Amino acid sequence: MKKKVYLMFVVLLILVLSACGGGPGGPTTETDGDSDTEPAASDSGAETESEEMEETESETADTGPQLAAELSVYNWADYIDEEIISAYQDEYGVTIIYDTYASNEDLLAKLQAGATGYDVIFPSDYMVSQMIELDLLAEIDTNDIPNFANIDDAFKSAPFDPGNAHCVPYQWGTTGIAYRANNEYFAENTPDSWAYLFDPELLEQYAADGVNVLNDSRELTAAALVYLGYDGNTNNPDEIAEARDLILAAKPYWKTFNSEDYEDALLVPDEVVISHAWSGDAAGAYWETYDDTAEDGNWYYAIPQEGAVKWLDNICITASSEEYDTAVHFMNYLLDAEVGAAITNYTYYASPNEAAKAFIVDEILNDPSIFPPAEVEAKLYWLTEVGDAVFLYDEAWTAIKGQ
Ligand code: N2P
Repeated sequence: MKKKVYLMFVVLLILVLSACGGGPGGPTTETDGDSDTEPAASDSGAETESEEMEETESETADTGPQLAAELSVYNWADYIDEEIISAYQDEYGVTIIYDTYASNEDLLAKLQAGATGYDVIFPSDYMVSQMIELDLLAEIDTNDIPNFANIDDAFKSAPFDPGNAHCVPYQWGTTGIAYRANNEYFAENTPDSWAYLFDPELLEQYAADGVNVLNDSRELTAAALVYLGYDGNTNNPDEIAEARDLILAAKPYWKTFNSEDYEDALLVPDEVVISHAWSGDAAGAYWETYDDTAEDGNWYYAIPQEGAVKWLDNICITASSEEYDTAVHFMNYLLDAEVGAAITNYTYYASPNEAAKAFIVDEILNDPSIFPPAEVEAKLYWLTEVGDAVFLYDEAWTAIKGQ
């Protein structure tokens, strides 16, 4: 059911883009004023919109920035419908070299190892701060990204990047526990505590059916820390060591550390019964297993009572990029209302793009596991940069993955 609605949106998007010969924002955003800076009107018909965009395109076609032949984009695994990438390439003749990573730490390691090929990257909140300090991000001018006006003010100028001097928001979500609804044990016991991933006494009851945790150092350590009653961003060496030991004691019960393709490879095919999970992947598994007759999916999502991470991923340009004009052009495209909605309709993550909401399917907009209600929001916290304690987290992670 979900898939059909979603496909309709992709088809509509492709039709609109190919009909108007210029994507929203157009390649001319630097010089054009009014029409580009307005967030897309949510109530205008497709026809009117295409006409408007056509005009914009022809009026300013000669004055836009020269786009590069290639742009190298490095994103989280499974974080965009690749049709959107293809649509951009077809529309603007820019070849996108697309590659993916599993975690912020993998992205950082790649850049620190001297990789200079990447232009556009998608770090989370705390990693943006780390990267700014390490001079790994280029400064941007949001005036070069007219669709930045589409972003909800609540997501602008976050503490990790005041004034959006480096990045613009992409998607946001939470980190909780996905569990199989038709499992006898979970039908009786909602896994609303991190104990369900860390307490051997509980794990013994279902570990044989498969447990997955995210292959993500800060996420997994933060879950262990808050379960132990500590701050998920602690820089106290003893607390980090205690979290490491808790994880090492639970590790024999876990089947996999997977944050890249666990939705499709583990959740949907029932290879596990419970998983540390990001909200969109859990919602994706719900809709992938949705049964029209039962009017239900087989994967539910719980936010542990001890607290859970809320995160905001961002689109940024690497300091080493030589393609600023093309990079901001691509960022502007991703921030278009309809493109933003197509991203969320594919990933099931919440969108910080207010104008996109008019095009996001109702199942997603009304899903409290994606857009959490106030009582859930109250349990959420952000990961923040931990200063030199980052080395303690790295050491703990090496011990966790090494044993
Ligand atoms: C989706 C990646 C989610 C990013 N596969 C979590 N910050």
